Amino acid sequence: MNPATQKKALITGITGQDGSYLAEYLLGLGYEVHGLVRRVALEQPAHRLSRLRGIRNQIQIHAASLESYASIFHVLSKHQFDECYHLAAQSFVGESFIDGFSTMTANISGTHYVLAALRELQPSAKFYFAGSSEMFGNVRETPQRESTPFHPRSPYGISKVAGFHLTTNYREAYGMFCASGILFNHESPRRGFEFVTRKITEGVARIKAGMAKELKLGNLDAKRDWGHARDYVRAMHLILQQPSSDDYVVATGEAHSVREFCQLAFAEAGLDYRDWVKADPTFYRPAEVDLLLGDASKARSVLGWRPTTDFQSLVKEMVHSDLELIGSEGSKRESVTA
Ligand code: G4F
Repeated sequence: MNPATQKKALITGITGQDGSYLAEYLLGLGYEVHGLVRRVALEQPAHRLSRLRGIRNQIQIHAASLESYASIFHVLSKHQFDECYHLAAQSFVGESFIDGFSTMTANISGTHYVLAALRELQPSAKFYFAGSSEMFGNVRETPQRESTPFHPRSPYGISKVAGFHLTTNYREAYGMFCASGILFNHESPRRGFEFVTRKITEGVARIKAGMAKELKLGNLDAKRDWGHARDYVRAMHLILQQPSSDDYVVATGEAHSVREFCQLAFAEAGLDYRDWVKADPTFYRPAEVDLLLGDASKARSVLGWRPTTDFQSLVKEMVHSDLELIGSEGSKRESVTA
């Protein structure tokens, strides 16, 4: 790759599900990929950088924290980037009800710090904000599209609405290329154990291996539009390749309930979910988002983006990955109670 023409990308949240898929995707396109990682993660690389295992030697990692403007400013003062994908966040909705203050600080101030440092040091870099379908919350219409009003139902959702508006404001006020993807739920075998899909697939694997006798879940009737994270990082990249910055809903256009996810996941391992899943009010949220279903027509027509993995294949991939993992790891890890 010619260093003069090679594009450079910075990914905040590179150690997460989306960050790791995006890094792999950009490397495949010939990018020089850099990531911001909290110092605490660098001290526990085997655990915290595990998703980057296969590409660790091909990416450049910089220590920085979303809580520190100075640390972000420092990295941006040393390296010039063509594109900045801001994925880092406290992304677990349930946790945001427990500690709304931390969620707000990380997600709102963190986004503001990245935008402000970019404006100061490299205003021509293209900025991607990880918006969320949680911004629609108590939905005003179904399916949800770019024009659907926001009505967030959690501190997490509120923080994402603020980040979305900050991104738009930097676009309008300073003429920077600042775009948001409004991504609906996207999952994979790399999903964190606190999210319901991974909690279910790991639960299936533990039950199958005789390591657990039940799986406790909250609201089985909530419906989500679940896609594969690998597909969604392609959309992030496409959003920054457009001639001007804009916002896009990224979704499959199909909604399924948590119950349906359970049904398929347990069946994949030859089990009936009704024998194993127990309702536990601990996992109910103070304010629930009952249904999210996205209309990605704009992403389809403008970006040429389409998902390639359907719901059934996603569930299957996640279950088989966890069956394999639990089989090889045995009882090393404690059961997760997210
Ligand atoms: O998997 P979840 O925790 O994801 P949620 O809240 O939809 O948020 C995810 O998607 C958003 C995009 O829309 C992202 F912005 C966000 O960062 C995150 O990635 O919960 C999904 C549904 C909820 O309705 C929840 O109440 O599953 C329900 N649920 C039922 N039992 C449970 C459980 N969720 C979790 N985490 N754990 C349970 O035991």
